[in-house]
Order: sequence, then structure tokens, then C-alpha cells
Amino acid sequence: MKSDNQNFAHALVAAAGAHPHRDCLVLGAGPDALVWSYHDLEQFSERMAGALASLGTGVGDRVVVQTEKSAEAVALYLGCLRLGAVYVPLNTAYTAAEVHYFLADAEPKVFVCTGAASGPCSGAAARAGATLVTLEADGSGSLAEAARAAEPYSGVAARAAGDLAAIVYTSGTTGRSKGAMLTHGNLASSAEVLRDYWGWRDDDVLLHALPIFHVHGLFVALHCALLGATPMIFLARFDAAEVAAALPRATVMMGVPTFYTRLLERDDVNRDTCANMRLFVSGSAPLTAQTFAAWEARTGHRILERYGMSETMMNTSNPLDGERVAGTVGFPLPGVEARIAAEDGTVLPPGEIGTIEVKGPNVFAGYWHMPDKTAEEFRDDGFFITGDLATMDESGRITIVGRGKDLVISGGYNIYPKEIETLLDEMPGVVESAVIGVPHPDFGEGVVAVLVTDGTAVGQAEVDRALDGRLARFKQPKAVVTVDALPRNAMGKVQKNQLREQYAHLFTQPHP
Ligand code: MLC
Ligand code: AMP
Repeated sequence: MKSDNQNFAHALVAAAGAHPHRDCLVLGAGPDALVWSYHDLEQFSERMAGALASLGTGVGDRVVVQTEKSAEAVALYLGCLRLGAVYVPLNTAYTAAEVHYFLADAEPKVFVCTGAASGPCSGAAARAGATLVTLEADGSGSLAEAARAAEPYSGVAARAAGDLAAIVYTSGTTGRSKGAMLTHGNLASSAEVLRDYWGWRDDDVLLHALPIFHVHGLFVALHCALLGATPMIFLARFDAAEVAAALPRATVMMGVPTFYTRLLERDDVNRDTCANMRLFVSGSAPLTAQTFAAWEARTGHRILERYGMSETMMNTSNPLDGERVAGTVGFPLPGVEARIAAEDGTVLPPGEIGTIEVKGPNVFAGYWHMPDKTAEEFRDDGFFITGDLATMDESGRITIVGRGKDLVISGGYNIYPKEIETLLDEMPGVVESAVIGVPHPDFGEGVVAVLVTDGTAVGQAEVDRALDGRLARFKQPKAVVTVDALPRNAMGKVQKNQLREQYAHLFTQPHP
């Protein structure tokens, strides 16, 4: 009988309870890897929930988390769900200056961070009314230590499908980050659909090398394994050598395209080392047809590409059994409605380019504290406007052809030019700036700053210095060029397409 409690933790507790002795987190790729069973993880998540409760955290309270990837961090996430608290993960690359904004916006009860962040963020945490704790001991006490001594909270707070489970921050075209509010129903429906669509098996072993502060690593990858109560080879970060060494023991890997291009540089990634694998998934950024073909030639596997967003979890996927077509993101997942529409909302016929709009149980509840932004991005009939440009063929297969939003995707991370331009424009000597993404052999797209100056020499070193500590390193321009004037159209709008064309080969050799 289905429980009335729609807290997603309820489904995960049930899955773990059915297989308590199975391996859950295999920490590391070598023979001396530490293993947490499902029982271990459940027990520790109960203690984490107990420790959070003792800090006053309850239903609906936000818990902002910026920590390294670890078993304890997974237990912390599950502990939040159990309590009915709202989990708010942050990229570990964000600087203290960036974190200050998130703390002020989310107003958390607790901020869990690393020892390095605790000093620079203590004031902002206090102003937001949050208790600051580190996850692991960094001298003084820590949440993990408190959890080891805590009275376990073994319940699962009652939650409805529409209640908040997480807030995932995504940058915006205005430069101000927006918190996408995801509900327990979003998490559950997405996990269940993916488990079924990708044919999750009892003997699957997931190779998990993604960060767990974004939808891909946290919700897509982790949830599939937890719901199936199957093991994960849980690596702290993507290291090509470590991942290659683990491939023979895994059956599924999920990654961003950079994972695949980096692995292709290695001789030990081949048909033999991938013989045990049944599924390679790619997403978060476009996978090129060349990488798809090279991977198939090398390993015999056709990568399954899918498409999603923080706001919508997963929208479309190439099929498990049917044809996986390179350069396409497949079909709307079961329960997800997708259409291609013109700017005015008119639904377009097959083959025409427009914006993908989606509707379904996967779609978020809106932006935290931003009702106007939320209203702008939804149609009256409930479809969410993704900002991604695509075509749909007669069979419903979708091909992404570009982005309507001014966004760079680098190594699977979203970077909004506006945020960088605002800081560049404040630099002495800079009259105006335009930030673009151009092809990059490792990251897919690399960030370039195009500057107009008043004659002052402003180059890479000056830009690096100006952005240092204010902007996460991955967002900082990997090249800086100076021009006399930015190209503009009759309306005065900067023609970024022209700049992208002009600098298309900055990081790559032009083909002869
Ligand atoms: C790291 N660097 C990057 C970068 N990652 N620069 C641009 N883009 C990136 N993605 C820079 C660092 O700032 C640093 O610069 C240098 O590279 C080395 O840092 P590193 O930490 O050692 O990098 P590395 O470990 O090699 O990381 C690369 C990566 C990582 C591709 C493995 O970025 C990654 O794990 N990406 C996955 C992102 C992801 O999970 N996206 C999902 C979003 S959810 P310097 O100058 O300091 O030396 C989503 C929805 C969906 O999009 O559909 O899934
Ligand atoms: P995020 O806001 O980090 O969740 O990033 C979501 C964005 O990533 C989407 O709006 C797309 O632009 C992009 N994206 C995700 N998956 C794919 C894919 N398979 N192909 C192309 N773009 C993708």
C-alpha cells in the first residue's frame, strides 16, 4: 500500500530497509576502499537529522550546505529530507562573497561549510540568523561529530508532494541568482521515471564522479542508485585515471561531456575495460556528434544523452532500447509534456525552431522569494519556458540547437555573462564589456571577456586580479581580448553572435 507520507525520504528509507546489508557507498576506486552499507547510511542519516534537530532545525527550515563530497555529506542530505527541512546545496567553488548572497537570500537555520569557509562566512551566517557548523572536524567541533553523539531521529516528517524539499540556485540573465524550489513530488517523480526509463537493475553499480551540489550528481545519479538500493563507486571528484580504473567494476556511469572527452584521451578506456558497463549517460551540456562517435568506436557503447535543468529535473531522454541519435536529446520522459513554441507562445509545427516549454510533475514550484520572475517564466496553461532553443520532429524527438538565454555552459557548469560583465564594467579603464562562450576542447565552451577600454592596458592579469575572491574560478574568463567598440544592432543591443563567430577559434585550431 502506498504511504500517505509523500516525503521522498520515505521511499528511500523503504528501499534501504529492504536491502540493509547491500553496499551503498564504496568510497574510492582502490582495493582499500571504505564501504558504507545501506544500513550504515540510514543510521548515520538518522543521527544527522538528530544533530540538525538539536540545532533547532525543523520542517521547512533551510539548511545551506557547501561541503566536499563525502558519505557524511550524503547522510546530511538524507537527514534534511527526513526532518522535512529544505536542503540548499552550493557549489564548493563559490567564493565567500558569492556565499554571502545565498545566505542572505535563503535565510537558513543552519549553514554547513568547510573549515576554510567558516571564517569568511561567519558574519554573513550570523546576519542571516544561521548557526554555522563545519561538516567534518576542522579543529573545533563539527556536525558529523555531533551526529555521532546525537540521539537518532528515526522518523520521517510527514510531507505532501507539493512541499519544499530543496532549493537549487541557478544564476540568472539579470546576474542575480534565483533559487529553484523543488518539491518532494519533483524529486520522487523524476527518480521513479528515470529508474524505470533507464531500466535500473538490481545488479547495477553506479560510477559516481559528479559533484553533489547540482541536479545531475545529487538528484539524477544519486537518486537512481538509492531508490534501487544498489552500490555506487563514490569518487570525491572526477579524476580521469581514477574513473578509468573503476570502469571494469561498474555498470552505469553518468557524466557531463567533459568526462567523455577526457576519458577518450586515455588508452585504458576501451572495449575490454568497459565490458561490464551497460549504460553511459551524458547531460548538462551538449554532447557533440564527434564525441558520441569516438566513444562508440572506442568502447562499443552508444552514449545515452538526456536533457534537464535545475528547474525541471529531467525533461527528455534518448531511449534505452530504441535508437540513440547523436546530437539529439531524445523524447519527453513519461509524464513530461514538451512543446516547441514561438516567443509569443504559439506552438510550432515539427521541424521549426522555437523554445522548449515543459509541463509535468518534474517541474519546480517557482523561484524562492521571486514571484514575478516565476510568473514571467510560466505560460498561463502551466508550461515552463526553458529558454533552450530546439526543434521537434514528427516522432517527438527533440534536438537542441541553441539557447535563447545569454548563458555559457562550461564543463557542465552554467555561467551567466551578466554576472561577470557587471564586475568587469566596474574595473578602472574598462568602458564596457561583453562576455561570451566559444568552443573549448576540454570544457565544451570557454569564457571570453571582450573589453572596450579607455586606452588603459587591461589584460588577463588585471582581470584575474579584479575578479579574484569575488567570483568562482570556473566563471572567470579564460581569455581576455580588447576591441575598439562592441558590435551593436540598430537597437543598440550587443551582437554577441558576431563576437562568438569572430573568436570561435580562440581555444581551438581552425580546420584547414
Ligand atoms: C574546473 N574549472 C573549470 C571548470 N571546472 N573551468 C571552467 N569550467 C568548468 N566546469 C577550472 C578551475 O576553476 C581551475 O581553474 C581548473 O579548472 C582546475 O580545477 P579542478 O577543480 O581541478 O577542475 P576539474 O576537477 O578538472 O573539473 C572539471 C570537471 C568539473 C569537468 C570535472 O567542472 C565537473 O565535475 N563538472 C560537472 C558539473 C556538473 O555536475 N554539472 C551539472 C549541473 S546540473 P584555475 O584557473 O583555478 O586553475 C544541470 C542540469 C542537467 O546542468 O541537465 O544535468
Ligand atoms: P542548470 O541550470 O545548471 O540546471 O542547466 C540547465 C541547462 O543545461 C539547460 O537549460 C540546457 O541549456 C543545458 N543542458 C542540459 N542538458 C543538456 C543537453 N543534453 N544538451 C544541451 N544542453 C543541455
